[in-house]
Amino acid sequence: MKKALITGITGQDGAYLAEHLLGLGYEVHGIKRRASLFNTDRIDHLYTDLHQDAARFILHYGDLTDSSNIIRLIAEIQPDEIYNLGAMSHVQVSFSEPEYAANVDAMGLLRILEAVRLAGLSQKTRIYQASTSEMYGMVQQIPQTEKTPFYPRSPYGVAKLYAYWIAVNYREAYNMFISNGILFNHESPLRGETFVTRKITRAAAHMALGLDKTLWLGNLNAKRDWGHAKDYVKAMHLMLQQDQADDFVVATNRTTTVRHFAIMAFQRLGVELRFEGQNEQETGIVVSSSNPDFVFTPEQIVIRIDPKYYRPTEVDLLIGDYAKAKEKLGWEPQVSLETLVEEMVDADLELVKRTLTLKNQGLKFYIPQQQ
Ligand code: NAP
Ligand code: G4F
Repeated sequence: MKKALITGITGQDGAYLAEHLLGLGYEVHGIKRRASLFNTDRIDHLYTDLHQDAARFILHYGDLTDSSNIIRLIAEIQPDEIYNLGAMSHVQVSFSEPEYAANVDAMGLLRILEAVRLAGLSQKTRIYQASTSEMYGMVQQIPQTEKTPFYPRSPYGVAKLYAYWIAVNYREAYNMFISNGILFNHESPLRGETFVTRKITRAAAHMALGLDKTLWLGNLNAKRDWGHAKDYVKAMHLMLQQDQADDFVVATNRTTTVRHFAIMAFQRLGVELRFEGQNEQETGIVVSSSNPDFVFTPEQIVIRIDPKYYRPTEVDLLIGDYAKAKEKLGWEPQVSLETLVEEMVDADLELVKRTLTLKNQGLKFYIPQQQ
C-alpha cells in the first residue's frame, strides 16, 4: 500500500485529492493546522476511527512554518509521495500579509525538501508542488505553456515562483523526483467562499431566497481559465506516476470574464442579467426572472462595484495550453464550465435552504458577511 502525505488537506484540493487517493488504495496522511474551531468540514466524510485496524486516513497537527514539525512528520511517516498543497492561497490577502505568504508558500516547500533529505528519503519520496498560473501574471504569451516566461503580479505569485524554482533546483541538484503542476484556476462547491466564483454562486443563492440584496465585486473584466478541482487533482497524482519528474500546465484552454461567470450563475437561477455603466459605476441588473420560487424582480440591481476588491496589480488574462499534460499524462478536463457553474449554484442553493430550515426551527444561525 502506497503512503501519501498531503499538506493543505483541509483545503479544497486537499479534500478532493485525499478522496481520490483513498479510492486508489493509498494510506493517506494529512497535515492540518490547529484552529480554535473545527476546520475539517471538507474532509469529515473521509474520517474513520483510528482505533479500527484498517484506518487509512490519518490526520496530524502541523504547520508549514514549523520546520521541526515538518522534519518529524516526514521522518515518522516515510511517505512514498508528498503533495504540497498547503498555502496562504488568496492573492488579494497576500498584499496584506506578504511576509506570511512568503513564509508559507515559498519557504514551506524548502522546509519539506530539506526534511526529505534529512530523513534519507531523497530517492524514495516523490514530491508534487502546487504551482500556479498566477506566476504568469502579466502574461508574456497567449495561451500560456510550460515554456512561457513568468511575470508574477502579487506577493503570492512571487512566493510561488520561489517554490517553483527551488523545486526545479532540488530536482537537478539532488536528482529528486519533484514535479510542478502549474494549475490554472479550479473551482467546485468546496471552493473557499472569498474566491470570486464561490462568492458569486453563494451570493446569488442567498439573493434568490431573500437573504441578501447586493453582491459587491471588484474587477469584472478579469479573465480566468476555470476548471473543476476534481479533474485537476487527478493530474496531480498522474504527475507522480511518470518515469521522470517534470512540469505540467493543467488548464481547460478556455477563458471567461468574471462578468460572464456572474451571468452564467444567475442564469442557472432563471435570471437574465444585463450590465450598465462603466468602471466603478457598472451595475448588474435583473432583466427577467423565470422561477416564481425566487424573489428577484425586474430592474433589481444585484451587482455593484466596490473598489476595495481591486488589486494593486492585477492579472488580466489567463488561458492555459494543456497539450503537454494531454500527451504525456493522458489528462484532459472532463467538466465543462457550464456544468461547473450549475454544480456550484445548486450546491449553494441547497446550503441556503438548510440554513433557512434551521432558522425556521428557531435555531440560532449566522450568515457571514461577504469578504
Ligand atoms: P485552499 O482551499 O485555500 O487550501 C489551502 C490549504 O492550505 C488549507 O488546508 C489551509 O489550512 C492550508 N494552509 C494554509 N496555511 C498553512 C500553513 N501555514 N501550514 C499548513 N497548512 C496551511 O487552497 P486550494 O484551492 O485547495 O489550493 C491548493 C494549493 O494549490 C494551494 O497551494 C494553492 O496556492 C494552489 N493553487 C490553487 C489553485 C486554485 O485555483 N484552486 C490554482 C493553482 C494553484 P486551513 O484549512 O487551516 O486554512
Ligand atoms: O477568485 P480569485 O480571487 O482568484 P485568483 O486571484 O485568480 O487566484 C486563484 O487562482 C490562482 C491560479 O491562477 C491560484 F493560484 C490562487 O491560489 C487562487 O486560487 O480572483 C479571480 C479574479 C481576479 O482577477 C480578481 O481581481 O476575479 C477578480 N475579482 C473581481 N471581484 C474578484 C472579485 N476576486 C475576488 N476574490 N473577490 C471579488 O470580489
